[in-house]
Amino acid sequence: MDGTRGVAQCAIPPGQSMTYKYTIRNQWGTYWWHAHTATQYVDGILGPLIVHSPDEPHLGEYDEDIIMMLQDYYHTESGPLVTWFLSPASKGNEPVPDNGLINGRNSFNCSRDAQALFPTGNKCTNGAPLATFKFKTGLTYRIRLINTGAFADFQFSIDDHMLTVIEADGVDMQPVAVQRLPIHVAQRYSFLVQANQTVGNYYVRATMNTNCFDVPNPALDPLVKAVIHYEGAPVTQSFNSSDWTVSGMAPECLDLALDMLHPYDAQPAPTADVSYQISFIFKTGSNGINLAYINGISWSPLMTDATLYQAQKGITRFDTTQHVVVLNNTNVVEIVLINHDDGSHPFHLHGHTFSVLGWGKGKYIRGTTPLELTNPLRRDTITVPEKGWTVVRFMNDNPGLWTFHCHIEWHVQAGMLMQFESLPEQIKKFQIPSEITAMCGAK
Ligand SMILES: [Cu+2]
Repeated sequence: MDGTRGVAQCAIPPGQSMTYKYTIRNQWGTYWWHAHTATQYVDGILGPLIVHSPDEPHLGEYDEDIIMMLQDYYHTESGPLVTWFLSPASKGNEPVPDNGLINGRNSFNCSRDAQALFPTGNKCTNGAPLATFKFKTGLTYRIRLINTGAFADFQFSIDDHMLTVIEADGVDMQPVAVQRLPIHVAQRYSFLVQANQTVGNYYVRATMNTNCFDVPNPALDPLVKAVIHYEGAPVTQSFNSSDWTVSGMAPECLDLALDMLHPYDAQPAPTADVSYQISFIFKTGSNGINLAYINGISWSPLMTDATLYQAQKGITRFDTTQHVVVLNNTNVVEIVLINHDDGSHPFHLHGHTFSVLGWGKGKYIRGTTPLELTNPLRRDTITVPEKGWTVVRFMNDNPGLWTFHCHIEWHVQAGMLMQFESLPEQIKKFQIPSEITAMCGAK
């Protein structure tokens, strides 16, 4: 019940519903749920999903939980945007957001809409209030930051407050303090923040890395704000808290340096039984449409079937466009991602966390480029640098059809997705409720 259209199920038909049931095993942390059909999540079908456990190592270190969902925001619905993106008119440039939101809020100067890349007829309200989070002096907060956006990565900070990172994508980390944290689409971080400053109001800042966009959008103010309000501070719209002056360790369009994040539960990198090189690139066809190719294949979803259902029936050869790599009894899988594109891409693997052995710009040379093997970062979404590489390994221990894709939604629509079929013999034993497979024929 992974929810991926054309992979783990068919889309839920209009007016129907589906209840997802699954078992949590030895897993906790910060996740999010979202529609995995077309670009629906960009229009708002998403939310946080937090798994708590008494076994969490950092449980005693904070007093309260705060969720912050951070996203880029378009003043035009995603349907027309993706139609434009996949037409010659875009010249392969992604739609650039008009604004950004924290927990669904930001303040926008509506006059900027006049300069937007995409004219919008939507209603705009000037000077809407910012999201406000309450602090009590002396308490420690665990902030769970989730990038639920379509395209933009952000640099995140809170004025005068350090962020002690303790979790990345559901994996507990050894604490590391930063002033600023980069976060790409679909990534999650938890960090501890101490309410140890003078009682007052402080800005939360998330700045979009506009250098990662192909073209500018004059309507966009890349700085997204929210407010930390200490109990006892005056309630006011205008206050002066200042941004960190040192830019810190956050490079643009890239993740936090690998040597900063070490899993709390230390595990050496598993030895790979098999290694796949996965190269990706954008190419413009003779029709002028720019598509994404992974090892030469541009994915598009099955509309009335799911590769999981095919696998369950014992089918072993899938349609080429589905780009399924079959993993029989392989134990540990290594993927060497090679990015031929001049933009960075946050790759996400369903059904697993992977170990990140290394990433960098330029060429990866097997056996020569150094990799982290002692206690590599583990997470489920990693940014592959522009014209660069990333090496990950995962355990093939979860039967199913699992997508591996760039989480920039425009890139998924352009075909930047592939699938791993884990443990086919076990999939054949799956009992799939008929009311769920019945959705495939429904209109
Ligand atoms: Cu991408």
